[in-house]
Amino acid sequence: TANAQQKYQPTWASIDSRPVPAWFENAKFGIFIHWGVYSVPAWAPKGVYSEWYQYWLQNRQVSGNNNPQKDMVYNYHKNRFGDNYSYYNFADQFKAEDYDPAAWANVLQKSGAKYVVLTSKHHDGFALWPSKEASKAFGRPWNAVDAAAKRDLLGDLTTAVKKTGVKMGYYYSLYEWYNPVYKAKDYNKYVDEHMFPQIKELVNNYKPDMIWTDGEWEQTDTTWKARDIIAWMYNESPVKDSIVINDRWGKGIRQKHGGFYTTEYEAGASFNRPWEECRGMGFSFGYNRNEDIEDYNSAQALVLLLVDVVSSGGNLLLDIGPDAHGKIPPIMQERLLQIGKWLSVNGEAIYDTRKWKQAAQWTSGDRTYKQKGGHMASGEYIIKQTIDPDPGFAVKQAFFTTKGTTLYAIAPEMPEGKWLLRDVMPAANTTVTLLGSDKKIGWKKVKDGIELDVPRMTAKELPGDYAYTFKIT
Ligand code: FUL
Repeated sequence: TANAQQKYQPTWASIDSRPVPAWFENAKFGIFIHWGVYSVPAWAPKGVYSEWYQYWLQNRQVSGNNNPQKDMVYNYHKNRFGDNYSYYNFADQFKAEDYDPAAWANVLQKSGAKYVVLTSKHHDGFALWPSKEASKAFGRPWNAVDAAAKRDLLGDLTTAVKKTGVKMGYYYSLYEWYNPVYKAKDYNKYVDEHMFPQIKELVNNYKPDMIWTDGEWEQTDTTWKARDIIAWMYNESPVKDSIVINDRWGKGIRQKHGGFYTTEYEAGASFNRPWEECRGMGFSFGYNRNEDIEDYNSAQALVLLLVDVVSSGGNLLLDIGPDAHGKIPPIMQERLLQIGKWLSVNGEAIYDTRKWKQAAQWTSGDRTYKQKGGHMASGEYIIKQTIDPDPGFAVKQAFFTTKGTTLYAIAPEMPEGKWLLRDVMPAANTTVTLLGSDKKIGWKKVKDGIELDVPRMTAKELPGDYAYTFKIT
């Protein structure tokens, strides 16, 4: 009935009252994919997002603005492609000729991720699905079917990923840097004739599990008509009961309204609402061929990042940047498989868990995981891939997650001998096991908590790499 359709009003109070569908908070781990025309030059200075290539380039080409760091993109471009070579020409080389969506889906599933979020359209406006609006707006073939790839890249990945049981979502930038209607500040027309129809088309045709908007900061939620769009998704769309959305719906809305909250390279986050930290395996989201091996996080760093975020109640959306040929760079494939292998042993301490009364047990010791502002997500620890002896820093010795009456204590290094977990109060019938191992773990109740007795293990006896999970139940 018409009434039932109007379950949610286009107000934040009403929208915020809809619970984030449970699968999201249980999933814990997703893979972000930034792929588009920017994957052709695939270049940025270290510490800069490569998917912003057009912006840094045109910023200089058009406005003459020179920001020394961002200027490096312009200089690189000039040397490699020539001063007058337009970003739009890159669409001719975005061919994805080696694209094998089933192979992608396979490695994505093996990573242990429960959902994938693909850039349907980034700030450059190029659409990975056959969006007529995109080509019309830019007056050139500006979607993956009209342009050189000649293929519905988004649709084909969606089919392949859904077959594996992994959920599929789309990143969608509300903002487009150089859309002529947007540039002319005709926001009504832009939203009514371009943006909202594109979102409707994505949702109606591909029935995603998630819409992950971005670029919201440029306008208010009123200008974007964000509440109307969300109300449409929640009341009328074919995925009205299952769709998950984020919080990037207008200036000042992030971490306040919408679906789950998002953080991006944000240390120490924790909310009383489902939330998700996104970041790259290196720094850039789009593939950046300028990043070297030392710029990539080690498998251990990534596993600990996941554990760290989950222990604070969040999800990790870890980004990969495929190349313009349609290949996921092998370093990224390797990291995905390494994380997946760890999750195959330790996943029960991750999936479906909730944060415990405290996220971690801190100590100070001589082998430290450097902390900057709380999360391991930032700082040298991740970048350098090393465990530096540095007594000056506090460290997280154990990360906690919980499920029912079970507590999981995840240790970045295998403790040996007596190990006190403070504030953990065992019962007479408590059992302690080590996931992936049949070694007996002794325990006794002490004044401050539980003291585990961990037998010395040879390298061969360790249950895998990176971090070890004690299950206290
Ligand atoms: C940001 C964007 O500007 C970045 O390019 C990237 O897509 C990131 C996930 O969101 O706000």
